[in-house]
Amino acid sequence: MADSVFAHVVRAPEDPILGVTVAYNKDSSPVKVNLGVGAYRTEEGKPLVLNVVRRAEQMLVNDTSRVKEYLSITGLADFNKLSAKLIFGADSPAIKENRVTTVQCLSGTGSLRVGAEFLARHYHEHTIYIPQPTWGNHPKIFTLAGLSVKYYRYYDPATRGLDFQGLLDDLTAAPSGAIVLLHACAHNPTGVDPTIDQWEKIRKLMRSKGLLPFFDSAYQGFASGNLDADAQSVRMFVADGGECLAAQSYAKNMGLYGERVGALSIVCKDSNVASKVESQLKMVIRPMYSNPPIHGASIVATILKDRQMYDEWTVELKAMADRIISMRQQLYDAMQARGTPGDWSHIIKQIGMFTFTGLNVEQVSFMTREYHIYMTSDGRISMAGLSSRTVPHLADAMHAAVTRTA
Ligand code: KET
Repeated sequence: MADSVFAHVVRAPEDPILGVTVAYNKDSSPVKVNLGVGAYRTEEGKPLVLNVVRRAEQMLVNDTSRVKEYLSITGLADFNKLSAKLIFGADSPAIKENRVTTVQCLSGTGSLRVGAEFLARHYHEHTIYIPQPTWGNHPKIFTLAGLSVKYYRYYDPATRGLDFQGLLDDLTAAPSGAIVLLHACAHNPTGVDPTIDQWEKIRKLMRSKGLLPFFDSAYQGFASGNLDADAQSVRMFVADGGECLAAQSYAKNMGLYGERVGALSIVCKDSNVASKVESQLKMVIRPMYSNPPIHGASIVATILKDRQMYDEWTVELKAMADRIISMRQQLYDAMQARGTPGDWSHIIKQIGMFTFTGLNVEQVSFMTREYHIYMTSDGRISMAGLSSRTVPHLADAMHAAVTRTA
């Protein structure tokens, strides 16, 4: 038999985030904890399907008038309208003026990819500035879509806060018209967001230079527990009448991870431009995956269009956000109790699903080896994967990593 025609294929490394789960699954230790991927777990360490989601699914199953026909290329129309309202606000003038086009995409990742492919084909500037650091998939998505990726300063390890001056300097130096990727809230991995005042300064600078904002909104509702508060950054940029893109994910805030449900919106100057943009988004989507899946979007639309179900969702969402916040406090208290050297107040100051611990690669690999704690090598831990039961074990591991590694 001749050698495989693929014999030359080099084994690729595991994904830096999803690969953590692969390693975790192989570990037979009873004390192992997976704090890698940003996925919500209950106090019992179990994945959570929201009650309101179960209820919506039941309604969909019971509705025998529902069929499995293809959706249109742009997805479920109700879902798109409701998603735009969710992020831009129910009374958004941009929506009323019909200058927003929204297409259903494969969760946040697919929305970013479709948006990026559209920009690579139809926007004059191909450079996108992304924060340093950012979600590890961002540079790959944008590069493969045909954009050229550059970084702007974002996080200052010394203060464990925002490098606001660095950010302003780098955006000032960017070529006019460049695209800028902004995390709408709950910045991943740092948990550091600009204040409203800082957002306003970023907005002014970007508009004065004609920089194009591309929002990644993967955590609406997860930062503060309030959907409107977490969309404020986006709404500030829409309120000034300028254009922008927004990629939404329902993975975290509705717990629909594997359903792959999200939306891309492009806010345009007028309705005529918006409808032409939409026609070109269809040209991006059709040869990529033809049209999106029906189930997840139907769940979201069912919940968003019913006042009572919407309210029920916000209560469940707030409970998830609150549990994460309480994990922050418990971990911080546990570090204090152990007298671990260093200032750990960033654990309670950071926002969203993750704590960017400041632990280095060696310390992380020590914790995995000795304590079976699984997390990304940049020192990020998913607070949503913690519980009161596992906090002491994590604090022991962090204490040992800090005091026993160089
Ligand atoms: N944007 C950001 C900032 C983000 O953290 C994620 C997922 C996504 C988009 C895409 O999520 P989607 O499931 O496509 O809607 N982040 C977590 C999961 C992952 O890496 O895929 C994470 O950082 O753990």
